[in-house]
This record gives sequence, structure tokens and C-alpha cells, in this order.
Amino acid sequence: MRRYGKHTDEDDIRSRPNRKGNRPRTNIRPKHEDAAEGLVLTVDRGRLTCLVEDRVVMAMKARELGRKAAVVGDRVMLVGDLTGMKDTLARIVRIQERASVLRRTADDDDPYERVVVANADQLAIVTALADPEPRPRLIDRCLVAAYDAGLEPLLVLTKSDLAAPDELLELYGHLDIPYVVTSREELENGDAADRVRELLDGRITAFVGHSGVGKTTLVNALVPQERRRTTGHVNAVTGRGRHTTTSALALPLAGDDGWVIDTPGVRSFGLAHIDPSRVIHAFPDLEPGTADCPRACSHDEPDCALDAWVAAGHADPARLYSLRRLLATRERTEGD
Ligand SMILES: Nc1nc2c(ncn2[C@@H]2O[C@H](COP(=O)(O)OP(=O)(O)OP(=O)(O)O)[C@@H](O)[C@H]2O)c(=O)[nH]1
Ligand SMILES: [Mg+2]
Ligand SMILES: [Zn+2]
Repeated sequence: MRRYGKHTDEDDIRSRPNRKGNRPRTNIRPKHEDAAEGLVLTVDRGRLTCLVEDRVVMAMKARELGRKAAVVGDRVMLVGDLTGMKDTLARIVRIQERASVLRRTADDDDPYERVVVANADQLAIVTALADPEPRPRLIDRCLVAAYDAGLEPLLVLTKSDLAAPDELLELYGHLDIPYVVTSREELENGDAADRVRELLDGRITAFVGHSGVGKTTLVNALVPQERRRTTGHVNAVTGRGRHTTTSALALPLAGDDGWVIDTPGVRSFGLAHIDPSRVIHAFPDLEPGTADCPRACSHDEPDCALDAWVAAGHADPARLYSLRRLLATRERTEGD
């Protein structure tokens, strides 16, 4: 695991003032110099399970952290009892700078955005081909969130034993997103895990999607036996999953240095916080064409320069169509 050096910037959490406040200055030791770095594996009502070297340590946020919350995937600095023994509790005194932040809001007009996962570099958007029915709207929204957060998307289409993937794949063909299709049989004979693992190698991948699509089933197939979580079933009457998974959990991949993060099923993926200009970064063939756009162009208006850009042959019109569909997903209500 990568280790970080000691940080001394202003963000550092100050230790309580020394009771012997009259000590000479030169004797003041750096703040929390004996803090150890850990990785947040899961968060449960204020208790954070962290991995410190090879020990699983329970921790709480130190009061000095204020309202800052650590989330799954965060690198944190811990002090106190780091033995990982039963009934011990360490304190988190600092959250390290994040390489990425995946956010969502419950609804588009919900001002409260929650950080789903920190430091992931890939977003596996898991969709069942049936049971529950695929919802392209949710996929589009997850894609926009991935592009906005700078995560590389990966489409995972499960339950191909129940329905064919062709229609869905056609819808995403022009986006050039890597994808993998899995079935019940391939889960059982190990082929699914083998093919998915190739795409996860050495990366930190967050799995998101509707409840019951098979996220936990797949994650379980990828991690060592003793790490497995419980999975659910899809209700035959409502077609909805039972929301088996209630908290995000980071798990190490068997045999290499990648991580998978299983998350609870979502009904929607609110995009209140999205900046279209960051989404366009994910379209390097189109981005230079925006140079002639009017200020604050929505890229879906009559003066948008992208129409001329594709008309001049600089990019495939189908790519522009796909980009516009993704950007427009913010204006449409979900579920239709
Ligand atoms: N037929 C079929 N069923 C599958 C497949 N993958 C998973 N399932 C079933 O789908 C159901 C839901 O699987 P889970 O892994 O719990 O789904 P989840 O996405 O983790 O659901 P939440 O935790 O609620 O978000 C279980 O009964 C699985 O056995 C598949 O490829 N084919
Ligand atoms: Mg689950
Ligand atoms: Zn434009």
C-alpha cells in the first residue's frame, strides 16, 4: 500500500494545547507525529472501520475534525490505540487530500450532496439485463457523475441468462465505454469473475447501480472467500431488490493490489452538483470544438459551436448526439 509522507499544511488538525503551556518552543513536537495512515473500509453510524497496515482498526472522528466526514476510500491519519484489538477505538485526526470524489444528491433539486466514495478511479455501473429491468436513464446519470468526478466508467451488464444485451449495448456504443456482460452460469463457473477482474486490475473501482442488479454477488465472486457479504433476492411481485446492502464497503481484490467498493442500491442518482464543462473533458474529440461556443454554453442550444465542429468532420456526429443525451439527462425527471 502506498504510504504518504507527513503533512504540515494548515488543514492539519491541531492537538489539544499542552497542559504545561510554559514549555520552551523548541520542545513542541509536530502535531500528531506518531499518527499512522489508514484506509477507511466502511462507515457505520459514526464508527469507521479502517485498515492500518494489516490490522483492522475501529475508529471515531476526533472532535477537532469538526463537520468534515470521512467516507469509504478515504486515507486518514489515526492516533490512539491502533492495535485493532477487541473494544479498542482509535481517533481519526486528519483526512488526506482526495484524488477523486464521487458525489450524488438524492434528487436534482436536493442541495445536500453526499460523497459516496473517495479516491476511486473507476466507476462500475452495474445494470441487470432483466429482473430488475434496465433503466438507461440511471446509467446515463451514473455516466455523467463518473465524468464529472473524473472516474473512468465501466458498464457491467448482469443476468444475461435472462435477457440479451444487444439493445443496451447499441445505446452506449458511441460512448466507447468498456463493458462486460455476465450471466448466472458464468458466475458459477468463475468466468464472470475472471473477465471482470481483468478490468479492475490495480484500480479502485466503485460498484453502483439499482438494488438487486447483482453488485454484491459480483463483488463476492472477486474477493477472497472470507470477505464475502450477504446478497439478496429480487421480489417476484414488485421486481425490486430488497436493498440487502446497507453500507458501502471496500474490499481488496484477491491476488493483486486493486480494490472494489460495494455500495447500497440506489433508486436515483441526483446530479444537482454537476458542471457540464467537466463532463466534456471526457469527450476529447469534441472538447476543442467548444472553443467557439458562447459563454456558459449548454452545448445544446442553437449557437453551440459543436454542430459546426462535427459538420466539418472533426468528430463523429453520433458522439455529439450521445454527449447531448447525457447532458440532457439532468433536465429530465427520473424514472421515465
Ligand atoms: N439470474 C441471475 N441472477 C443473478 C445474477 N447475478 C445476481 N443475481 C441474483 O440477483 C439477486 C440480487 O443480487 P445482489 O448481489 O444482492 O444485488 P445488489 O445489486 O447487491 O443489491 P443491493 O445490495 O440491494 O443494492 C440475487 O438473488 C442474485 O443471486 C445473474 O447473473 N443472473
Ligand atoms: Mg448488494
Ligand atoms: Zn456549446
